[in-house]
Amino acid sequence: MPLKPVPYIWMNGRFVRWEHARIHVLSHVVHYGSSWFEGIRAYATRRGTAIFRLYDHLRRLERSVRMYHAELPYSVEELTRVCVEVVARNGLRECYIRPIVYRGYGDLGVYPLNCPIEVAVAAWEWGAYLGADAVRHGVDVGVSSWQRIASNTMPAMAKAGGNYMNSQLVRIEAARHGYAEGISLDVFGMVSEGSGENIFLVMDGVLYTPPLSASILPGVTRQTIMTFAREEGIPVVEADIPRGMLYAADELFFTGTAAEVIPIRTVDGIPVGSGTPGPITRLLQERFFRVVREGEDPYGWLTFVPVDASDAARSRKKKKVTVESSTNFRSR
Ligand code: PPE
Repeated sequence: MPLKPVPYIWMNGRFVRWEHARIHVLSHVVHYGSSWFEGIRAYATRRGTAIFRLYDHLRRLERSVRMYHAELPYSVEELTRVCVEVVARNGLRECYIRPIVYRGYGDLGVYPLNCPIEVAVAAWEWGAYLGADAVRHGVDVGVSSWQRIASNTMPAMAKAGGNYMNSQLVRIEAARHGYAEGISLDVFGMVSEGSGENIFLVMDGVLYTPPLSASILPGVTRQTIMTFAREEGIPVVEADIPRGMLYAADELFFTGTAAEVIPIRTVDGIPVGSGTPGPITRLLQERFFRVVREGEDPYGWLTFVPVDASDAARSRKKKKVTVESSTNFRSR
């Protein structure tokens, strides 16, 4: 999906024009994949534009950075305001928000701690991640020949740029085989996750998902779905899932910010259950969409954003933007 530019990207404490949000080719991140990021969605709910689980995403970002002996130069509270402002300033009613933290320009070589830590937050409109029909009809997937990174090679729990070299191989292989996505097994042969999604399966009314020890990213959507399932009285089990269970399952689905909640129709050519999305998948999808479409918010997961579509146009004319909160939290 080609990027659709919007007027502004926030970079190291200030808003810059989209086309000016550049880094030097000798930045550490370019050479060694030293970055950490988040993917967050803002939805045009019936109650207005709202960012879904912003706090949980930013907390995960903070933890990802920590795992690599680095420190986020802005607090979660500051970045919360930045994300809100990025959406508002660009007049985006519905979008994907990408905070990215990276080791910048200054020193080169594997030892990273002398490089500056830089932060940017961008947002753009991002449609269906796994195809337009995926939410309703499901996707065809295959088990990848690439295993998920082991937890003792690099922390799979961190949403780090470098981890996605592994994800890219999984995704390329899947595409070559005509699949929408690939499922990785961990180094012990147990089911791990998709290249950019967590995975769930239903067997005899029980909802199963791999545990953190299976090298998964602790997904915010995963946690959301587990919350809904418990509330619906569906038993939730986090346990090692042998590959065979993928083929025996009654229902199978992916969760992720970009993908949302996507039924899996076939695995390695074997239909999942009846071959059409099952009732528990449907129920959990519906619960998810009730929050992000209807704006139902029993858990305080929505951060509402005052978006005026004319803001973006006004910003272009360099007039004042009507968002509470300051722009420059820190000048560096
Ligand atoms: N596992 C991986 C490896 C992963 O990348 C994601 C999100 C998830 C699980 C689900 O996590 P969560 O979004 O918190 O529910 N993948 C992001 C990046 C996608 C991309 O192509 O870039 C996303 O969905 O935003």
